[in-house]
Amino acid sequence: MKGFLVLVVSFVTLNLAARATDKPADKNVTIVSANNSPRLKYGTEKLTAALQKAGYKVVLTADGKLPAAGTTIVAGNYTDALIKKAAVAWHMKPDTTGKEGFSIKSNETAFIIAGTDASGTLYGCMELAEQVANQKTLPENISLTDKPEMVLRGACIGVQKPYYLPGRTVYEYPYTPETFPWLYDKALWVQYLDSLVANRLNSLYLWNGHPFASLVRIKDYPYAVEVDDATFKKNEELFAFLTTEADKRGIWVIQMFYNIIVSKPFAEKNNMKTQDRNRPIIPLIADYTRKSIAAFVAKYPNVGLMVALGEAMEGVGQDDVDWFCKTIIPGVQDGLKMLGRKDEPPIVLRAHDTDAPRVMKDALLIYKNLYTEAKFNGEALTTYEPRGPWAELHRTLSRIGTVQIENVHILANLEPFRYGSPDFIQKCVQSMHSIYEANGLHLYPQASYWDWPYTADKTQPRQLEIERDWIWYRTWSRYAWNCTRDRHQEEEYWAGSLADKFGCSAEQGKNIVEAYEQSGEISPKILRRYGITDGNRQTMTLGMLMTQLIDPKRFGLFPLLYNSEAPFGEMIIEYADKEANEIPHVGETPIAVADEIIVHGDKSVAAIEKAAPHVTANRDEFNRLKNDMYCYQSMAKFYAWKARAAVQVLKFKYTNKIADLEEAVPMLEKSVAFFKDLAGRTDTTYLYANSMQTQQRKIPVNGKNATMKTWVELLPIYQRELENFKKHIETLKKQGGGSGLASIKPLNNAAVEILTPNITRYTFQKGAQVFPDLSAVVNDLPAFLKGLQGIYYSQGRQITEGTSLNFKTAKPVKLLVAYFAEKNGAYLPEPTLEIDASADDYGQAQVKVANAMAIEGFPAINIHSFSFQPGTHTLTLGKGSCLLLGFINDNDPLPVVDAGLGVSENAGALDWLFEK
Ligand code: GTR
Repeated sequence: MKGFLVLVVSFVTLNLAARATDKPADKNVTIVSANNSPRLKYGTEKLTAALQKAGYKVVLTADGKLPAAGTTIVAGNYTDALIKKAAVAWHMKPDTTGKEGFSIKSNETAFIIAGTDASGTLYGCMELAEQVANQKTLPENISLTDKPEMVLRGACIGVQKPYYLPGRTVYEYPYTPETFPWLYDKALWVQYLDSLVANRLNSLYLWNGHPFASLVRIKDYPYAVEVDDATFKKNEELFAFLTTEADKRGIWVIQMFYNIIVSKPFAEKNNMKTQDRNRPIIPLIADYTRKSIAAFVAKYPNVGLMVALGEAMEGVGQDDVDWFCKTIIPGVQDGLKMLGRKDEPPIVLRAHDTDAPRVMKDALLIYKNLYTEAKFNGEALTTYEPRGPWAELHRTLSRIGTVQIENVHILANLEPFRYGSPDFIQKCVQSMHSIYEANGLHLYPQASYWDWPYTADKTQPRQLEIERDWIWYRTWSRYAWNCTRDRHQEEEYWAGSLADKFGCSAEQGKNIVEAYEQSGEISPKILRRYGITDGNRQTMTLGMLMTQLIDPKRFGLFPLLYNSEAPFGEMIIEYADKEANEIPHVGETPIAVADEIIVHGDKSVAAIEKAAPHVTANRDEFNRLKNDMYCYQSMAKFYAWKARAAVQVLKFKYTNKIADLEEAVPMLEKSVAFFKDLAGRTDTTYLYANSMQTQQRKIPVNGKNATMKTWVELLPIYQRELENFKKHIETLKKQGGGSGLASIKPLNNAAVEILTPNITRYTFQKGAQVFPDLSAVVNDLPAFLKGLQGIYYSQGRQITEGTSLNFKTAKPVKLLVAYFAEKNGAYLPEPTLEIDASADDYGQAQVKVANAMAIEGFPAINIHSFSFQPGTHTLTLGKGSCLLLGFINDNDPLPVVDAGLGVSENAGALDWLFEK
């Protein structure tokens, strides 16, 4: 059927060309609307504009009559009386199709556009308008039907910033013109919404932590509003405007929010934090949230809700079920009652940081119109062959029977370069259906999510993301509508689109497509074979340290990246191990990827250079695209040589031959040289690599306070790494070994007064018992940790209630907390930025000492540190056991090392070679 459709369309196209030249067409057209829906009005206006541009004189009416003379276009729903009348009068029966579908039929003088519903009619009008725009004339004898495959096709905008607002933390951004001038820019909204409908997208998500206090005033908590009166009014106007304009275009606006966040004035008045992952549900907050949601639903009945049951809610568990079923859904129901509505507006539940299947089970008992949403490839684009436990989760959600929406989330490995591989994206959408069994798309901006509406390009004025990344939106949307389009015809389609954009022939357009498709393989392959995480904790385009390649676990390796978001294959450490032990390799290997990305980089540059001399339109943008292809090429070579060097370095572990290390030196030198190229290419062209510029960014290095966000800033780090390596090879030659661990100075205890009653201390050393209620003792520890004053805390209490420590300090201090590195209900989970953006509020996210000690019967142990300013504090940790090793002065150096204890293999044994 689809193949047939394509044939019909091309047949019509051929005919048109003939008609355009052969005979002057009748240039008078009457468009008759069969109903007065705003969507139809929008659609007929677009059609009118296209016809006028093609030289037609157009009369637009809704008088219910079929004119006798000239060309007539009747547009409406199948069921409209006028459509039925036209069908009889003109002997043309519209074909029926599904939701949001349409049929277009014509004879010599008449056209019928009939939609299944208002959106279908709108899309029918848009389809005809596009054909007129492309062919500069009305098509002859058209007969086509079409409808979308995915039921929800949406884009999102973060009402968020690259930085935290003063006195606030992650996701807390009240809606104000000062923070978000673009939010109040109506012309920009119209441009954006027009681009969404042009792509047949039907949903728009606005993301924010706690939007309610910017949009509703609740009787019981009037003080919770966190914007001034004038802004509050502007926000009301904005939402009224946005929802009306969106609705005209068949777009449903959905407000996303995180839980449990309260407004700043609410928190201050009630003497609590705005968000706290370790806070249980308390009635006051539940009441406030329920009433906020009810007020929101009552005031903005056309805005949907999307719910993240996290990240400020305690882990995954009954709390989430309760919060969704006893606070959020009842809030929506209260709002509906206020409106006297009996229907259920849709609610989208995110699977992020919650056990969504479990929550859905209970929720469906009380509310039917639910959707689920989960991240397609985490916060990155890595593969169209997802598998493993993550794919299982998606299928489980799809099989609930509700619609599962695929979230192409923050593209942490694509920012900031241009990305638009039709081939890769088409395959991704196919896998959303075939592997995940999903039927919806929720698309993030390709780059600069946190910096909407701009891109990172250093241009004056700044580039709008929707304009620069048009191909990103168009590819995903086109395949969300229909993912089985024929590849060969797709190449023609994209070659044509790019030829139009850059004023060149379709032949040259093909070269540009080739550049996009070759470069489109590079970032996915790099991240899925060499990366630490799929999260925006890592900015891949800024490179990676050698220690991250040879000892990824030390940096909090996120296993889903390899077991689910990459084709079957090997990591660098596995590859090296197999080489040493002569075990055959399996699947995609890091060395094969190194070879492949070099070829992709070279091919993309060659293709773009072929097209370059023929470009006659949008030259500046073309040059930026061309520069991006060179950036991809340099980045690919940087990674390829570094991965090769890493494998070579790891050989030494097994051979102990210094010559093996020496062979890695020229490889690493090449890698640094390519990074220097990248720094040179981006210095004048990009403002930054990553749009989230807070301390949450950890890989390759910490990006706090908008630092370490350019390649020029990173270059010295990679140069130093190389120098260290050369220096340490010399040391090895002279001394024959030395891991540097022994040279670390012992840590000193800081004076802190513990206020929690009944707490006793112990000296941390070999043989020390670490829990008061368990006989486990320390079997091994590095010298520099010896003598710390540990804090006894009952393991039993930690498991059932969590840990809470109240203390007073006169100086800034760090508390060292040892985590058991294994997923197990008995252990406190390590801070995880992938699901908890507050996991670094005290600087605790990074592992400071990996494999820090050995305790019999326990897994590997990693030390993290929490920093505190002078004053009285209560540290609350979630449920599960951990060790409180004591306090040190905040300014005392705390090494970041892998001590290699308590694990069978010392993965970090070579890290020191690259560190000072
Ligand atoms: C976190 C990420 C945030 C946000 C969040 C989410 O891991 O750091 O930027 O994207 O996930 O999924 O809501």
